[in-house]
Amino acid sequence: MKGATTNICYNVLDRIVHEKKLGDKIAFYWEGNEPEETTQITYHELLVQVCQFSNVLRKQGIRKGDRVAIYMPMIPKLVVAMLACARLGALHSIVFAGFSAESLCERILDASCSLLITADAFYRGEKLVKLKELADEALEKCREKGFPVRCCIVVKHLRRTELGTGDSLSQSPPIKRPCPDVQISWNEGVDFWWHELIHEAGDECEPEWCDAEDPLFILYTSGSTGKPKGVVHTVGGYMLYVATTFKYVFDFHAEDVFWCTADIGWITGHSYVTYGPMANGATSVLFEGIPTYPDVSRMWSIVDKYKVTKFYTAPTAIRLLMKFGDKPVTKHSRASLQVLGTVGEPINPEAWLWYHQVVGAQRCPIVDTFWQTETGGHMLTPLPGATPMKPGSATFPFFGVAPAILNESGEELEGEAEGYLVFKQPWPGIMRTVYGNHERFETTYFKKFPGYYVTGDGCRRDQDGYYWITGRIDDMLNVSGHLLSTAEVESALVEHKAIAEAAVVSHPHPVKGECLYCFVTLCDGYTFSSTLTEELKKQIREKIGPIATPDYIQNAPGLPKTRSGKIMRRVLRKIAQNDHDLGDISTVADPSVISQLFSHRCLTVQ
Ligand code: 7RM
Repeated sequence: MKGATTNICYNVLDRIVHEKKLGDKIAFYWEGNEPEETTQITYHELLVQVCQFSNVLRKQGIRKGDRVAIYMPMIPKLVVAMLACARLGALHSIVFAGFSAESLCERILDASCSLLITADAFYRGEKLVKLKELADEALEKCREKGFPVRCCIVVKHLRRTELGTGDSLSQSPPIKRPCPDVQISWNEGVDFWWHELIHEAGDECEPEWCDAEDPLFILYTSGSTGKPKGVVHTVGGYMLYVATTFKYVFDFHAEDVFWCTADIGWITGHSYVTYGPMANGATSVLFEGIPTYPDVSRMWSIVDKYKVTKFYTAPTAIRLLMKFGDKPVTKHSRASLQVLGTVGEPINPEAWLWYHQVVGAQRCPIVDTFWQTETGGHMLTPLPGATPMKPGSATFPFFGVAPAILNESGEELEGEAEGYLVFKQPWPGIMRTVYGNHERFETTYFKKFPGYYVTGDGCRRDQDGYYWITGRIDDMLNVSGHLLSTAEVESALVEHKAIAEAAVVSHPHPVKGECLYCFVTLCDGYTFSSTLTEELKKQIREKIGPIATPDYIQNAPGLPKTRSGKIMRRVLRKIAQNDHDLGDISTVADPSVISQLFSHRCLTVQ
């Protein structure tokens, strides 16, 4: 209705507490990196914390439409921070805490965020991540580029036991592992401790009433040009879409304990850790750690500990755990499990069968959910118990979703077919724009086939009408369920003084699904060595983040190019795989580079 107003924070908290009377229901069981570190938070407690923190943000000058960057570990205060932004109608821009300082800086600048929320440090498995240090580096870079961020709010997380009992997290027993004295530098007038600001804040805060089409958040996703796109979702449509898909795709019931293992820094975490479950008043698990720490049965021990009923993870995690055999799974009961889900990349039938037979003991339907940052929520998915499954197929469209498969000329293909996956009509959760660049939104998704939303994925429809995603058909690759563009990795490589040109292709990997295989042409006067490849890997980690670390870097004195100078990645992919069946290479300007590259292939993982 035109002129009607709403607020998503109100809907996932105030409404659940006051109308649904679920204030005492647990919103999140928090499980820290160490199995002994646990706490829980009810809907009512969350509402109070969110109101307090909204008041803090308001006092710092945050108003409707402002952008707030969030760079935090998987802790309840991350949920508090994002919901406080939503309460004020400010856009949160969450940057995954595995991203580098440079990536954080780029995202802060792109959306001109006026405030950053971060934490001192945290552990992921054995690894200590000094988050404040990275945040400082990012803010320093922002200052150098003429954009000083005026306020940085820091959660004392790693050293939280110093805070005494006033903090809900400190109710958990002290951390067992020795807590290093992470030296934090402090910028007076810019840095503020979360716990100090919250101290003075009132615990009531009127939400900012929003139009359904007001922006809710920005989340960056890799773009094929190399520069990440700020995907913008809006309040009304996104709220409706994640609430509905959560309810039907996971067959939600009030007594469920839901566990989505994704980090909130990705869209899966936004939609199915925070907004979707909370809109339904669900109880969820919020997990800070990783599947292999302290051992490879961690996931199943958490499932038993909280009696998880619905479990949602990525194929890469399944493939990783599969390697260790059935025992770490079967030694735990898993009797509570009812529905299993996957997301992020195509799941190979072998991993699907292991998930179904071993993890789910053949009792639990698997929902293979295909969707994107851009779609807000599930697009192709089975409904558990209702849709007959086929291992590896995301099956059929969700309610109101109209997929089509097009050929290169843009014609819709009927029946059994393979081609471009597109959607013929909009759905409530569709992104509304690329932040600050509406033209890029139009060209990326709507230009190639006018009248359709183009996913960038290839897809096959079988004789029974089932959809099978075949993978990206643009210059994107999917490493452990995370999209990267070849262009962004290439530009990180050529920024190194020794590199004249770089070409990056996707290469199959048994656990990650795909990995990066890089060809680099050196500048005159440099030699290829393991020191150089280590430097290049470090550079990529610093520019993009650890997820973009290449598995292979090969010296390429020349690259196969067309006469017009386009690098032929199709040929490079074959070289990486030592596949001599190159197809048509008549357009290669200098065929001799191909045999040269075959003879210099990387034979080992670096
Ligand atoms: C939710 C998410 C989107 C890309 C997408 C696909 C791939 C995701 C599946 C899948 C096959 C699936 N957002 N993808 N889910 N491929 N089956 N069930 O992952 O923006 O980070 O990635 O991921 O290529 O276009 S995302």
